[in-house]
Amino acid sequence: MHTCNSNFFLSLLFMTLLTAVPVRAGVVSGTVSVQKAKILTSGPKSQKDVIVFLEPQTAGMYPPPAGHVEMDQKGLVFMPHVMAVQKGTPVDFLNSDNDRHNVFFLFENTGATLDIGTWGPGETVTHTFEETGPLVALCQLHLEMAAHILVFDHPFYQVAELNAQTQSTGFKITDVPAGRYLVNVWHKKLKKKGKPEEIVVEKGKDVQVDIIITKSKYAK
Ligand SMILES: [Cu+2]
Repeated sequence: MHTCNSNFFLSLLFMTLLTAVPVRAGVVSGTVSVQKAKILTSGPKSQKDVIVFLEPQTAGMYPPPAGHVEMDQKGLVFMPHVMAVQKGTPVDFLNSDNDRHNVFFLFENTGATLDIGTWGPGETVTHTFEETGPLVALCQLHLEMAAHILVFDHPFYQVAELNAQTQSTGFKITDVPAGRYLVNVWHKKLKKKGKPEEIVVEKGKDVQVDIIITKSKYAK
């Protein structure tokens, strides 16, 4: 009798949990494929990273998630080489080399630069971006070092890696509130073919978008 009762209460609890979590959001998923170009997918000059992102067409406030993200400098290379981060999220810039490193930013939309300092092995400097847009992170001491950072004011983005053989990748952006969005993509060398896709996300639904990236001259 006792076991029977607790089973009953467990299933009651389960039912309550199921109904207490309404599905308010949808999913945007699909593919990114390279066309009329061939990208390097290995080595320090790798172009394997793409960032798929949405541009909300209705105003919304999306507080950054708790916690920090990290970018390391190791073997004279920024890791990761491509990063997407939400405005207001602290980024820890580590130094895992035996050399001193510097970090300065070049903001691509404005041409502005910001030097956050030079520091030694094992030290970390934290910076929080308060402006959106693409920027390049560079090191004054090692001119060959560079990383690309995109700062968004929402969490609807994903960094994905193009496959060497297929020259394509899949992506899936979840927990997207119902509404209108443009779907866009960033790549170091290639551009999205055609204008950003306009989509409508509905609760509980998956919107499928297949994106082509190509050389600028084919992108129009
Ligand atoms: Cu350096």
